[in-house]
Amino acid sequence: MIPMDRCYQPEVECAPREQIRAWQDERLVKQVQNVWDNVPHYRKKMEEKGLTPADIRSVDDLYKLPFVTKADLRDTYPNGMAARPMKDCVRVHATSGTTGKRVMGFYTQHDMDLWEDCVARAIVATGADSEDICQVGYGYGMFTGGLGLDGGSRKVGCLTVPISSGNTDRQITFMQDLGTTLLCCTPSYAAYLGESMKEMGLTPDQIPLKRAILGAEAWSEEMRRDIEKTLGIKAYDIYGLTELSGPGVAYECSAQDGMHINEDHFLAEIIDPDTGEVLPEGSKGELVFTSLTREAFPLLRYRTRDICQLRREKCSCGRTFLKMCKPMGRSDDMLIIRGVNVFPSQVETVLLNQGYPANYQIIVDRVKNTDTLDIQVEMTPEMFTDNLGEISRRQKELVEGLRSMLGLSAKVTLVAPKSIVRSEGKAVRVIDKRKL
Ligand code: DLL
Repeated sequence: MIPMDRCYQPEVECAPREQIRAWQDERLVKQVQNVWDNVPHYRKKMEEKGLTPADIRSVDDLYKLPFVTKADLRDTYPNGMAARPMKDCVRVHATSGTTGKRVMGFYTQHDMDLWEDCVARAIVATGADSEDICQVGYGYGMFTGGLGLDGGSRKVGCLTVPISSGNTDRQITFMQDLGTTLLCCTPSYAAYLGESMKEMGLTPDQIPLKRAILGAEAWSEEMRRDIEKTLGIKAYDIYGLTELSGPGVAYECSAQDGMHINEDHFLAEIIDPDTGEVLPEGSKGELVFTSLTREAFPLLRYRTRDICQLRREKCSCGRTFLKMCKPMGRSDDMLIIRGVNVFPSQVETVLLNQGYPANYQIIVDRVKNTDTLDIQVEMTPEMFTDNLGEISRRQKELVEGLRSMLGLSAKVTLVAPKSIVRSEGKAVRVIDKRKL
């Protein structure tokens, strides 16, 4: 098939399925041996299941292997799951650890190279090339977003602007002065940049931007439409996690309909988060990844906690890689409120459908043994009014919308534009005050 999209590595991204499967079989066998030889913690887990590397002969045997969870990473913190000595590594990244569960990932030069290739694939899939000027507004440092996109951008040959996150005025000035065409940052920050530009009186045609690569947090289709409209661009999703190198595990193509998983490097499964049972393709469940090619930090069957669905279908872009949908939330982000499962993404969908910006905060508390759900929602400047009747009508409308989406009653408070604190990185959407 002649690819419709330009690809960074077309021979891999559009490879026949049998070829992809052959790479996976071969790489899995090699990776299991690597882990057996070099990661005592995982070897012990295999031994406990009565397994040796000889039991894993192809992807069909994957299900036999034990899972790796955040608990394994915690127990072996910082580098007990590393399969190479630190002297052979050239880079370490880490999660922020704000929830007290910091995770570190290590890279050899070979790992860096493959990671940057994955990100380069994501950049080229948006239609960008070496003529593009790529402004990386993800945080640089221990977070994988900044340096990950930076590495991919340089591989593609873009002029890379390593501006990092924050300082909105400076972001806009650089964008205008350099003629930035590709923006990489979190979706919530892209929305904020759009809002700030509007306030400065800038219209989309006065900004050179053409496209954005947004990820690192959940964002809805409604939010995509908003960002595309305010910035006058096409916005593409990118997925990844620190444990598996960072951004670039999966990426969106011109179809903007699900993310292609870089299957030559990452093997995906969907499991039932409660039982660990592998679910049939197309089912909704927890996403599990096996890293096939990483040398220094090769996780086998890593439970991401992201709730997702996989789709195997012919894509109009010509790529043959399996697709994952937008993660629908994390199993550990899921709030249980009065016994009902609530994902922040459901709340967001209701707000955006009713014309509100994605600036909100969900505050959960427990009063007299009953959970309370309080949602603060920002009004747009156009909605802003001191007419209390109008505010009350709008609040009621939102309460109704939320009740039909969640099956739960919530208290909604409309607040003035810009009163909810903006984040330069991942947005803080939930404050759970319950002591559970
Ligand atoms: O967020 C890596 C990254 C950087 C991805 C830049 C994309 C762009 P962590 O900080 O380890 O790594 O967080 C990983 O973020 O398990 C998901 O829950 C969430 N996440 C990442 N990308 C997406 C996305 C980076 N596109 C965790 N949509 C993951 C929804 C995402 N959630």
